[in-house]
This record gives sequence, structure tokens and C-alpha cells, in this order.
Amino acid sequence: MTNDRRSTFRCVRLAAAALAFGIFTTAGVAGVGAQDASPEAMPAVVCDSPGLPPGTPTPMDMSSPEAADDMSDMEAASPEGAEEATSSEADEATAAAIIGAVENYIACYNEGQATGDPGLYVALESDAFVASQGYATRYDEVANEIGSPFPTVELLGAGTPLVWSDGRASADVQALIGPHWYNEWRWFMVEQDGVWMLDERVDLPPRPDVDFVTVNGINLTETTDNAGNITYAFESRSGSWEFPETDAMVFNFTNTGVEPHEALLVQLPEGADPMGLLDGSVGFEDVTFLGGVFDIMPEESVDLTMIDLAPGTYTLICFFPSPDGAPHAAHGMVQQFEIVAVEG
Ligand SMILES: [Cu+2]
Repeated sequence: MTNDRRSTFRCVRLAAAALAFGIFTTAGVAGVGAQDASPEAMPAVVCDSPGLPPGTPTPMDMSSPEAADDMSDMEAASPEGAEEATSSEADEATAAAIIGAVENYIACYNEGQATGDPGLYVALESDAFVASQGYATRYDEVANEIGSPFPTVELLGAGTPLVWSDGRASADVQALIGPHWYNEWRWFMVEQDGVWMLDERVDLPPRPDVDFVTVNGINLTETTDNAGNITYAFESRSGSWEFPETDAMVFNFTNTGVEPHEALLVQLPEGADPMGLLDGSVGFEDVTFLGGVFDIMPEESVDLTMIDLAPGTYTLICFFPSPDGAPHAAHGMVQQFEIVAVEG
């Protein structure tokens, strides 16, 4: 059903949860940003976008945890009957247009983040796509995207151009969000007034082009004691939180509870207590966001694929609100693990 629950380009859950719980300052959110964009990471394609005319986001009460919740629980607004659509190979001109549109969107993402103008790429999204990301208007998306923790996206590949009986076209895309977060999707594009707009992003099984891939199984658990107190946890299915270094690491998260969860992968300053994320003693600006999966529903199993993680200490954390309003992390859902160097 929904195909974009993982909210890959945005980090709205994180930012919204952080703001909702007053964990991080807005200055901190804005502080992660454009200066990290390195010229080498910019693709050769130069962004061609009409941008957005001036506008203001919808006022939203971020003080309630429900606000954060409602936003990302919205269902994707992709056209009904999309499943029944049939595809055929795109002709050469259409194929070039589709691949070009993917390259352009990513160029506009990078330029938009580097210049603080996310409107450059939001303007290349269809109304359905904006809605599927949980936003009422484009300006709401822009407001959430400014100073993304992932200032660059590197396009690794785009192929398999198809045209569909519902009038859309698609390409299969491999990309790194930030330096380590590997994603593979089918991007559906729709042509509006001569411009190909991103209309829907469907996750594909990640197959990174590397020699060694390991899978780390992690359960997302809920335990209630006799007094009715709930404890949330990340539970390594191997029993170990030491993972040998490898080219690509797939974290397979399975929600064994009844509440939704998320799994954010971050790196904290050396020696920092992860609980400092909750009391503010570890600042948002000192945290490196590496990737994450959002809205992992009960019984759902999803993958987070990371490339070239160096040996060191990493932290998984869930800010999803528990029934008492506190983030799951405050009830145990924060876990550190080590990536250890392999001899030889
Ligand atoms: Cu959780």
C-alpha cells in the first residue's frame, strides 16, 4: 500500500519529534547544513528549476506529539489503481527525458540544500508526491527541508526507463543520501506543462554494487511489566552488538510490538552518553545523522542499507512518542553498537 513511508529525503519525523519534545533548538536544526556540501559531491548536471514563488507554510502546532505523528501517518496519495497499470519500454527520447529528469531533480536537491532554497526541488514534485510526504502544501515541505541533516544526494545510477498505461513514466534509481545511506527506488514521473515531475517513489530491494554485504537483524520490542510500565528496545537477533566492518551493512528491522517505531542511525561525539540526546546535554549540532527508517508498522520488516561505515561506535534511537508522550528513547529505545575492524 503506502510506498513512501520511509520518508527518505526528509527527516521530518526526527526534526518534528525533536521540536515537539523541545529536545533540540531550531538554531541547532538550521545549523546542520549547507557548509557540509562538498563540490566533489555535486553532479555534473546543473539544476534547471522554475523554483517556487514566495509563500508561507501552514501554521502548525508543534507542541503536541500528535502533530508529529499525524504528519507522517498520512497515507500516500498515489493514484488509485496504480498497481494495475502496465508498462512498456520507453522509446529513446522518452528514456532520455526520464533519466534527465532524475538527474535534474537530484542536482536541484543538492543546489537547494547548498543555497538554502529547497523550493528548487520541491517545485519538481507533483501535488500527489508532496501529499504523500505528509505535507499540506509545498511551503510546508520547504520549511521542513531547510537545513536537512543530509545536505547532498549522490546519484549512483538510473536506468530501466518505462512508460506506464496510467500515463506516467518511471526509472529505477540508486543513490546515496549523505555519504553512507544507500537507497534504491523506482521513481514514477508525471509530465505537467512539459516538465517531468517526481510523482511517487517506491522502494526496491537494495542491491549495492559492492563485494561484501552483511545483514544485521534487529527486533523492535515492547515489554510491559506487572506495574504496566512499558519498556521499548532494539534487540539484536544475533545477540551481539559488535558487527565486523564490511562494504555494505543491511540493518533489517522487524517490529515485534504493537506501536509503530522508527530507527535513526546516528553518531555522537566520542564518549557521549546517548541519553544526553534527551536532556539536551548532547547538542543536535554535534550529532551526525547517517540514515534511518520511519514509521515501521507492527509486524513490518524493513531494511536500512549503509555503505562504508568505518569502525567505531554508532547509536540507534527511536523518538516515536509513547502513550505518556515521552519519546520511546526515554523508555529504553536507544542502543549503541560497535563496528569492529576485521584483521587482515
Ligand atoms: Cu520506538
